[in-house]
Amino acid sequence: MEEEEIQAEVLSGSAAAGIKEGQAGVSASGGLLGMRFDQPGELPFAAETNIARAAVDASVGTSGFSFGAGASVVDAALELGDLEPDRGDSMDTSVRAGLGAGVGAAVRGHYADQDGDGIPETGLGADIGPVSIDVKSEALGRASNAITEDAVDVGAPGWRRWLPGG
Ligand SMILES: [Ca+2]
Ligand SMILES: [Ca+2]
Repeated sequence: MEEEEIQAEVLSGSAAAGIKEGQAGVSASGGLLGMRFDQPGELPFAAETNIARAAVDASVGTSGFSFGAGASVVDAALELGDLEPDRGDSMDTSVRAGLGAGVGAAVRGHYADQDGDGIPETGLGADIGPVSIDVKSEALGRASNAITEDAVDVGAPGWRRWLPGG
């Protein structure tokens, strides 16, 4: 995404059950009005707001998990950081924080390699009453990849002894 973008949805609704893209579960959501603004560039951010929204979700699969239910009269959220992971050196960290007038509780786990650089973006999110927060980053994936590579490096001399000329 290169240009700023505004999306708006009026009277939206969706419901799904089954297995799709490695995720199994059920979900349903509906809203009177939803808007989202995306600003790419040096300091990318996204802002979204919803009026009269309700959602229920239970899913688990290869890209994480999500369990929760909630309804709000009005809510708004701001997302900052590397909203679209890329193959550069950055940790691709993003934070989303929201506030709403409503009820609900949810927990989410993210696991994906959206940019395909071999480093998974992992994260956690939760909705607790009026507050919603999500954090996503390649930091954990980079750490675990480094540990795995170190283990291979440490193990390698041992293996090489058994090879011809080792
Ligand atoms: Ca990346
Ligand atoms: Ca990645």
